[in-house]
Formats: sequence, structure tokens, C-alpha cells
Amino acid sequence: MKTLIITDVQHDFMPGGALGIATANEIVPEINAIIPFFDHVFATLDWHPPHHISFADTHKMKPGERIRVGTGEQILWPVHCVQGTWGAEFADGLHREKIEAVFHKGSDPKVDSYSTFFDQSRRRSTGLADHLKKHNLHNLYFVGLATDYCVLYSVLDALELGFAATVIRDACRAINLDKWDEEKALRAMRDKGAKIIFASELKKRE
Ligand code: VGL
Ligand code: ZN
Repeated sequence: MKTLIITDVQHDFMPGGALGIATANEIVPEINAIIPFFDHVFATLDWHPPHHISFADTHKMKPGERIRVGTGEQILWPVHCVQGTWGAEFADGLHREKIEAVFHKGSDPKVDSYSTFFDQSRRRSTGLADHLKKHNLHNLYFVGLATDYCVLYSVLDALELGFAATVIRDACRAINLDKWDEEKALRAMRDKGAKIIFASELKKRE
């Protein structure tokens, strides 16, 4: 039984979007092509209120600058994925018929959330882990955006929660603020026990 988690495939992460990733559009047909391999499909959306803590504008600062939040650090981003706006909608062309449920993250104005399971403060759960456990879905495959943020933190949380996690690396793209961020993220996930594969390695029955 294989479960696909489609992470943040939204207009604002597409080329030309508010937080656009140069080749992110290429993953849409790649994801569509592998959906038939999965028994269950879920999706997540980055879903921020206006003036979210992760927006540079909120602090009258510039994207890429950093602030301290509690004990951690917050990278500031351009305004992106604002609830209810076009930029926060699924990217054009993504097949949605098999998506059983959509989980929203980053909706607390004061806390950012890269992981699809918890927000950064680890206080608020998105409900995804409970949903998966309730339905006995333990074999998770991750695709989407971005390899070095949401995919990375979601996979690390999945492993910590006891799920098996596989990353389909060619159906993900990285933001790469630093050019090695994608490689570092893949290594960090592999080191914690994730499997890293290419879409061509997927098998129908497993
Ligand atoms: C993401 C940066 C800011 C992501 C979301 O989905 O990876 N990255 N918000
Ligand atoms: Zn965000």
C-alpha cells in the first residue's frame, strides 16, 4: 500500500510566481504520471494569512533576511501563498481527481510551518499524521516543493513519527538559496532513513 503526499504544488512556487522556482512547472506532468502508482493520494497547501510572520514585508525587511523567533531563526520570504488568493491555488494542470484530502499549513499568523505534520513551534498539528495512522497508511512517498524546505521538514517529521518515507527526487524541486541546499537536504533525509529514488524506479506493486 503506497501513499503519495503532494507537497505545495501551488502557483506561487511556479516560475514567475511570488516565490517562483525556475523549473517547478516540470514536476506537474511528472507527478501526474506517477499518481496511478499510488493507492492513496493527499496534498498539502502552504496557506498563510496576510502579514504572516514569514513575510519580509511584515517586518519591513527584505526577502532572504533572517529574524529570531523564540529560540529559532526565521528566513523571510516574499509574500506568498496567501489564503484564498490565486497564488495559493494548486498549479495549473495538476491532476486532482485522486486527491482524497488537502492539509493546510502555515495558517497561524505568528508561526511558520515547513512541515506538513506540525508547525515550527511543534504545538499545532495539521491532522495529517492522525489521518494516516487511523487509516493504517505507513508507507509514504513525497513529491513537490520545495526539496530544501517543506519536503525536507515533512520527511524528517514523518520518519520521527515512525512512517517509512521515500522521496521521489525528480518530482521535487529546491529553492536553493545556497546552491548546495538541495544536495544537503537529500543527504539529511537519507541519513535519517529516507529512501531517495527517481520516478523511473517506482513499481506498480510493492
Ligand atoms: C515553502 C518557503 C516558504 C515550501 C513554504 O513549501 O517549501 N518554502 N514557504
Ligand atoms: Zn510559506
